[in-house]
Amino acid sequence: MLDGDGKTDCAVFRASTGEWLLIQSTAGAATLTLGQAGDKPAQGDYDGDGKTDIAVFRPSNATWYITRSTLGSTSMVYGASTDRPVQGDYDGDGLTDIAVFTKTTGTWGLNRSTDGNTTVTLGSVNDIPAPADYDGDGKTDVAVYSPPISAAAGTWRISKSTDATLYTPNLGPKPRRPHRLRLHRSIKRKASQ
Ligand SMILES: [Ca+2]
Ligand SMILES: [Ca+2]
Ligand SMILES: [Ca+2]
Repeated sequence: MLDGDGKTDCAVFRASTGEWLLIQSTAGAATLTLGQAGDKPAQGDYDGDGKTDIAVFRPSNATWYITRSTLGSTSMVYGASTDRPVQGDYDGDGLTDIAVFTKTTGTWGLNRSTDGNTTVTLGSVNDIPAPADYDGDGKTDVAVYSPPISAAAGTWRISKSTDATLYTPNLGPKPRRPHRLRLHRSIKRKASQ
């Protein structure tokens, strides 16, 4: 919601030039420039005005560059060059918090806007960080997805902010055949009945 009208807007970050191509539901198309080659997009609502702010994490100097919609531009060093940005509202105050995931140690560094700095350990080197508010309490939950290895299914691990318990939803075994083939056989069975 770049324009804050409650509707999600389309946005593309072109890493080679640092250009943000936006299509806003109220204001139409626009191009903004923030970032340079190698930067990682890290948008969020850092000033809590309901409008998404464009932002990047620059690995080369571990610096966050944020263009806030109300409070203007700011930058902050947080994390390390090999970290991934995992910003979210971890303390639930309406302001996006700067955060990084260090995959080699599974460590999450959370620079929370109200509750201060903290670290959480969840995940390992092959995991994909997937923060979101899974338990619906308004606070982003630390979560990782482990991609499937051989015949095993991929697994999710979600640390719920409501009670700090670990939620590991079972999504079932990895299918041996593509779903498309299974659907095709089922349709053929019905057709022959
Ligand atoms: Ca904002
Ligand atoms: Ca926050
Ligand atoms: Ca939550």
